[in-house]
Amino acid sequence: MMKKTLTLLVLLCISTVGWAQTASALEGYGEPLTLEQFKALAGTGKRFGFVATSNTATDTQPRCDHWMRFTTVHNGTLDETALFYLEESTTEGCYKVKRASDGLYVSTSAESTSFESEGSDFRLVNRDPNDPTKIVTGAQSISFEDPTDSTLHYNANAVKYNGGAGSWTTYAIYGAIYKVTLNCVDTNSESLNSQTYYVIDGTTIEAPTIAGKTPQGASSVTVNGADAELTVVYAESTYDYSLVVNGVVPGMTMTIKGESIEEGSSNVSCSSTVTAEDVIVTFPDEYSYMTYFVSVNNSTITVDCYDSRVDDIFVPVTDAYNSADNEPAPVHPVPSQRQLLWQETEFYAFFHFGMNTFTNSEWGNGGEAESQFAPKKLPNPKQWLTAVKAAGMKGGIAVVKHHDGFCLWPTATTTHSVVNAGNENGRNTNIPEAFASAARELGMKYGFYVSPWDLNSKYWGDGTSDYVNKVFLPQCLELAQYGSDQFEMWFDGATGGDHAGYYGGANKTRTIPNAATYYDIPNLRDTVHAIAPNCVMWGVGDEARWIGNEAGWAGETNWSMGSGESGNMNAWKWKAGESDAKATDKGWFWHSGESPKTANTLFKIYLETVGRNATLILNFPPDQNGELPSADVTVLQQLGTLINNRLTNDKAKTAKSITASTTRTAGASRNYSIDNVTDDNKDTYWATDDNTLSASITLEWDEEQSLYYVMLMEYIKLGQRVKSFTIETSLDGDTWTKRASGSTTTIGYKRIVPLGGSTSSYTAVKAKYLRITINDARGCPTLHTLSVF
Ligand code: FUL
Repeated sequence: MMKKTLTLLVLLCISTVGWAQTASALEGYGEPLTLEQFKALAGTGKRFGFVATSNTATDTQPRCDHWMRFTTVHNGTLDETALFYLEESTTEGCYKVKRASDGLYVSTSAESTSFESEGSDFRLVNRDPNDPTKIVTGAQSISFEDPTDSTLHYNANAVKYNGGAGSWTTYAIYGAIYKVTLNCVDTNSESLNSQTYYVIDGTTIEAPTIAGKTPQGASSVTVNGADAELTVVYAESTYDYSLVVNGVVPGMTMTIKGESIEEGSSNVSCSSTVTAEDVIVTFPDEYSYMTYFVSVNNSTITVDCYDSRVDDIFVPVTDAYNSADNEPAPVHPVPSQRQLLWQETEFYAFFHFGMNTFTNSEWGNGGEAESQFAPKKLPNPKQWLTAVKAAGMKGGIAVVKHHDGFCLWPTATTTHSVVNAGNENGRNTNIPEAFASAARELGMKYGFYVSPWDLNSKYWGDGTSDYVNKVFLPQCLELAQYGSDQFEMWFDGATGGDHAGYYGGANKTRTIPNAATYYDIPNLRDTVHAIAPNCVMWGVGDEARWIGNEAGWAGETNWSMGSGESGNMNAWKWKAGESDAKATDKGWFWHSGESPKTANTLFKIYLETVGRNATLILNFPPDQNGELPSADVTVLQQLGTLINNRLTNDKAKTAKSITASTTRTAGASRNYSIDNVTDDNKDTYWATDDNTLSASITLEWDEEQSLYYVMLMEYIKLGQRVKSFTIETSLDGDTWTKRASGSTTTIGYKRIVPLGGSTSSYTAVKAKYLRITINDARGCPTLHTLSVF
């Protein structure tokens, strides 16, 4: 059956259900807020904003394919419609804006602000409207015009940009709740900016004239709610500091070269050279989550404070600044914490069970009588999960509603559910509840497959938003409430436009124009995340991608960005691949007379998915007893034994030596030693210095070894980097033989390379030495694990 991959059109249609849920459940860490919440937070030091990334030197637009959002002020006070979402734009850059509070407003482009490039970096530039050749210095602002009222302008102010690594640039635009700007002006310098016009909240202000003093222009303009102010520095015969502190974190202190700086102080003595290290900011304990960074640029010292708990939508801009630990800058895009946790699940099961199990079909049409669902025993998810655990799986996803719309839990959204099943076992079935509780008991991860396409619902594809508001979003919410610890929700892309459905008795073919818009995906995603924060929304949810086939293989080249079997190194978004494959020979659902594939075949699938930077979701269909058939249970045990025998005895740990041709300079409390790749600690890693994109690692054993596989894992928290590598073996340390067809491409989260060159055979290579050479990478390579089996 064709799977349709859905593209995400980022569009916001706040549904009552989703919005209320989102707004009330969150505190503002990258999630929408109500105006009241915003006002409350405005005094506490939270940061608001969005991050946009760009990956080519000529692309001066912020990223459009993220659901970006920021909070804004209007004329110095919080506007009643202060919540905005930047939506994807096709023709006018990214400056389309929607007003969350009252639906859908789309603005024109930003007024006097644009993204401009400087070498390979970009920044948000605010130009003097009276003289566009002049850039307004100090804090920058971005303005949006309300199309319904041209007198309204909205500003989100302050921008920092950094170089990132490789060709990527990260922008962070802040609401600037806390911003400290300190200008140190050398009034004797001829090179000072002589501009005297500033813009505050859309109004041009001329610097005041003071007799005998010349405005020097190295000033700060800070638009920040009620704190909007202008500071101009005048000529003096000494260096001057003038300090503007807005909305300072209560109790925060700042020193420069040991000298304490008071809020609002001026004429602070200073020496001619101040570096970022000279500026120390401290926060009281209750604000220990606040982080700051200092940048010194000519005569301006800028201290930005932000809430370090923000780590998802907001990428901390400090990432690419010098760290005491000398950590490499991330190569964007990078996975969110939620995506990282999901990737670590690696290998998990799919359980297709439902109406089709009893009708011998793969796709029902939605008109099946509920009474046909009549399991011979009470379905037993604990038996399913116990069986797959034996194969080394870390979790499972249960289908709780397939395209036929029959719900395997007592839902309030439709009568087409277990509530009206044909027998007692059916009526007592509640798969999400039993599955979640079994998973917790077994220490496994769990999630649900809920089909967006619903052939039973009279609302589906009826040209209104009723299906989403009355059925789909509420169903997802009901499911989310079966456990906040879900790791994945599976949204299939099939919409079967060519497939006649029941649709409440309409019995016809229906289609929808755009799945992401129709299902209100951004809102759905936020709604589910509010309840289940680590739940990755697969497929149409846009946080993990379909690998492009249902045959159980990923490309040998497999980037965690882009689409399909190989991904795309240059794609903007982190969307790692998941491979969904059938372990049995008939279908996704159970059919009489079916058999499982052999353990060897499943092991090959494992190598070609988990071993190629994808996750593997392997389907085992429960039968009409609500159990996995015994043949499946047996093969799962055999598979577990194979994986255990072949991939657990790590010979990298028994090597006489492991050496790297080059290693990154250690930082204050972190080193990048090659020993980190064998220490079983996923948080330590080997890396090279910046700009060193190739390196080799050599292992030597006392005795000749029989080697089968090399396993490599990049430290993907900092992005997927390696573009190509070579594996060689040697018996004497002089003559080397290339293995695995000579050259290999990506690594990513995990790569398992069979030294014999084939995933189908278990062939040993004799060696006393093994050398892995990274030939090229998108930034300095990082590896946290190297194993040899
Ligand atoms: C497909 C569906 O149409 C199949 O029925 C199955 O659920 C599979 C995993 O995804 O797109």
